[in-house]
Amino acid sequence: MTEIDKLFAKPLTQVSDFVFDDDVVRVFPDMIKRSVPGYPTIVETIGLIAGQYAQSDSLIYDLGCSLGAATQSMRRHVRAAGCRIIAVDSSAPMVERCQEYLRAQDAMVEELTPVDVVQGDITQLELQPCSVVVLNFTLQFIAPSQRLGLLTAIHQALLPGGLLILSEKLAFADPQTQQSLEAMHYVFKRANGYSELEIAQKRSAIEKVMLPDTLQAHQDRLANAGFSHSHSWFQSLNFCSIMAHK
Ligand code: GEK
Repeated sequence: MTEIDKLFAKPLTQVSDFVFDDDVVRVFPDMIKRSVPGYPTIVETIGLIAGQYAQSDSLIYDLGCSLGAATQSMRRHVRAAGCRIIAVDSSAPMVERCQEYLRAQDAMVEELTPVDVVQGDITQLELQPCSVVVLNFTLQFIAPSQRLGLLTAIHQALLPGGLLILSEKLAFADPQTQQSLEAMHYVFKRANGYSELEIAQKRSAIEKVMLPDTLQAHQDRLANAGFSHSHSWFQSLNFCSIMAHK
């Protein structure tokens, strides 16, 4: 059962850096839906996009899979024969709960694309040839110095015609845009029932571990990693998703 996120509801004497531990895993589906504008649409559409780009007998990676929302969506839409999804997360409690959720999905629907859930650091992974890679709100948690290396490894592993789907919280170079969309994100969270205290404490927990880039910085880095073309396909407030083509 998924619980309501109340992790930051009480005043904390000291707010520690955010980690994906047992407490977060318990409330994660509620937390991400109430915090990321457009998340359900992004997850559903990732399935559709993967369905279009998955090549027969190829691997699909879901990197930083958390509870496997994008993986579950891809399993619903990928029809190419012989595909296999590798879902990877560094958090042991996430991986454990993700496996439970996937078993529940298997019990309800027959003949879904098989999945291996792996606990590991995606910056250390030996990626095998693949047709689709998903980084759904994961790159922002990777140290900025490691981001280009990871994207380069993904580009190298992708087969011709392969696709990376990259969703991220955005920063904006123009201070007015930054201020305007940040304010609206705050309004979004208030409308979803988070108090001012919860929003403030979550912000100080996450500000050193989640470091957003501008859309331009993402596109420049994707080009440096070798991607021939990238474009955004979704934006809601300061959250966006990008398709990057091999
Ligand atoms: C979704 N994609 O619901 N290696 C592996 N996993 C990592 C690493 C790393 N180096 N660093 C962080 N993570 C999901 C949502 S959440 C986004 C992704 C959010 C994992 C971390 O453990 C967490 O599960 C995930 O990346 C980020 O479609 O919480 O805003």
